[in-house]
Amino acid sequence: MIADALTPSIDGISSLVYGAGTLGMAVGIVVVWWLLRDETLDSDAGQFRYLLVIPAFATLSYASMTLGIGVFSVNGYDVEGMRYLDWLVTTPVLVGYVGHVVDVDRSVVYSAVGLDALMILTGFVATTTTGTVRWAGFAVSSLAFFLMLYIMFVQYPKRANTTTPERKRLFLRLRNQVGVLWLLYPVIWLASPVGFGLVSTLGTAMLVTFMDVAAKVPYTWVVHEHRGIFRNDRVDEVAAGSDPEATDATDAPVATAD
Ligand code: RET
Repeated sequence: MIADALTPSIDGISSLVYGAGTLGMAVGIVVVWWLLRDETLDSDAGQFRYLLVIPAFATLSYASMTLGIGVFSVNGYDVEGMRYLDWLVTTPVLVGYVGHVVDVDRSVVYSAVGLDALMILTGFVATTTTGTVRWAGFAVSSLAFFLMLYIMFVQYPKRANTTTPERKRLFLRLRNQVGVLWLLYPVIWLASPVGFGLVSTLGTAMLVTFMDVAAKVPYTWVVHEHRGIFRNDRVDEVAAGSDPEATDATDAPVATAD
């Protein structure tokens, strides 16, 4: 049968796509590894260990998808279980780290992280069910997503405790990247076979792989570009807002993270 003859080759192509994704994610490991190995940087201030989770977990998950591990069939669709596990583990770190950069109050960061996890879990429910439950899952997931964005765009700046211009710059780069890129995920979901079927399974695999690499690797790179704010000899934490003289000249003006 033609379909049978084609199936292995489509699987082969999606394995190639996921293989490319694995390599892309591995670049992120190298970037964070540089940060961890740089002795001029204060790893505690930078919390690079948490940052490493992002590309490391994604590399494992993409390697699994390349090998066809974790894929299961529900209601006639192939669902990549490892993708949702990866999102559940790594997206809270992406969201939490944005808050860490300007030292946002813990309770606010936890609300954003909780909404993010809710978004992924209910998104998984939407993907693996049918009818009303599917669309209820999609609606709850989207609501959690927009509430999370509200917290990141409105509450994070208000509840930031370390708002030197350099930290503010890194914060804005990371947060805006999340705000713009992530909006495409629900759109891709709606276009995929699980939604309205405008894009094939292979097309969806390609789009999501591209998005995942774009959401993770440049994020680590942006932190690397701004690594100077985590230098050992910096005293940003103490200086912010209270004693501008304690920082060097470039830090002197006190700013908010709005
Ligand atoms: C789903 C479908 C249900 C509605 C919404 C979704 C949003 C998913 C998002 C995922 C972000 C993933 C990232 C991965 C990085 O590797 C679950 C697709 C709102 C925003 C950034």
